[in-house]
This record gives sequence, C-alpha cells and structure tokens, in this order.
Amino acid sequence: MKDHPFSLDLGSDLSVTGSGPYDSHLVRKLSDLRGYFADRQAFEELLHREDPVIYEVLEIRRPEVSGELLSGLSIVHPGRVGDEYNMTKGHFHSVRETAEIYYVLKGHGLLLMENEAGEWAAEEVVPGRIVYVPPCWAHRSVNLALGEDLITFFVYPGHAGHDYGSIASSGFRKLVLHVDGGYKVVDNPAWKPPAGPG
Ligand code: S6P
Ligand code: ZN
Repeated sequence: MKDHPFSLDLGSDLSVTGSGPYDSHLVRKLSDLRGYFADRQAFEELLHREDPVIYEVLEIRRPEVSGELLSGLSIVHPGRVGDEYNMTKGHFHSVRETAEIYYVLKGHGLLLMENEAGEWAAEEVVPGRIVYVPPCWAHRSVNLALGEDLITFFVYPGHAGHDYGSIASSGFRKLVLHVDGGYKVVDNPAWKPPAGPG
C-alpha cells in the first residue's frame, strides 16, 4: 500500500498488462455475471462456447476508512450478451451517503444510474468527460463501442463499501440494448422492487 504522496501518469499507465502503479487487479468473467444479463439463453449459449473477460478493475489500495479516497481504473471490454452491451455488475455503496466521480479516459459508454426513490439517469460518455454519481445512486458502466475498451478512472470515499446484493436481486430498472445499429435504454421487464427490511 502506498503511504507517501504519489503520482501516476494515466496517459501511459492504461495498459492492464504493464506493471503500472496499481495494487490489485480484479477480473470479472462472463461466468461471474450469471443472472445479470437479461437474455438468459444468450448468456448460456455464449458461456458454453467461451468464458470471456467482461471487465477488469485495477485499484490503488488505501485504508477503507472515512478521510481516505479509493481510486483506480475500470476497464469494460467490448461485446454483447444477446442485444445487451457488456457492463459491470453495478452496485450501491453500502454507506449510501457516499458519492463517486468517474473520469473517462477511453472509449464510448454509458454510466447508468438509479436511486431507491425510482429516479434513473444514463450519462453518455467519451474521453474527457466526468460523471458525478451523487450519494444514494447505484451505478453501472456500459460499453457501447463494439470494438474498443471503455476505460474510466474512479474516485470514491474510503468508507463507502459495496452493496451488490440489492442490484443482484432486483436488477437495474433499465437495460441498455443494441437496436437498429444504435443503443436504446429500455425498461427492464424483470426488474422487481427491492425486498423491504425483515
Ligand atoms: C467502485 C467503483 C468502480 C467499480 C467498477 C466495477 O465503487 O464504482 O471501481 O467497482 O467499475 O463495477 P462493479 O459494479 O462490479 O463494482
Ligand atoms: Zn461505486
């Protein structure tokens, strides 16, 4: 873990294979994402043929306490499962009152967001754009470019934590599909309200 001031060069450290300044490297393959894509049949057919890496996360480790900032690179590889673009699992922060910033370095994508009051947002991004994810909004990165990685640099509070369970059981309210040569944000027919406490 880095505990002195440090700097890094995002311009030259984009390569996942290089040693880089990152402390951890998380790889999410298709088989890790069962239940996340809407077209279950397309998922199983693809998985039967291969188990591609869908996304990777490179993190700069710091203590997970308030006052710290956690940061790193999120890399969503291009591809689709059925008509649905490759995407991250998506999550709320366990401590709902924590925000996040994404700075887009490469590619073309959507930051899909929703909150528990039923609002949703889809910010289309290209390199140079920043997305501010407010406290209490779940967020997911979607790669819209079929031939290129979507690479973002993220920063969020050290004590935020991750709640994957809510999205794993309810899904996002919206799906991002490839339709007629472009993308379309549509209602998720399988979305269900989160189970209440108890
Ligand atoms: C963490 C931040 C990102 C995501 C990454 C992968 O709060 O939002 O680092 O972890 O984009 O997405 P996910 O939903 O699998 O964590
Ligand atoms: Zn987050």
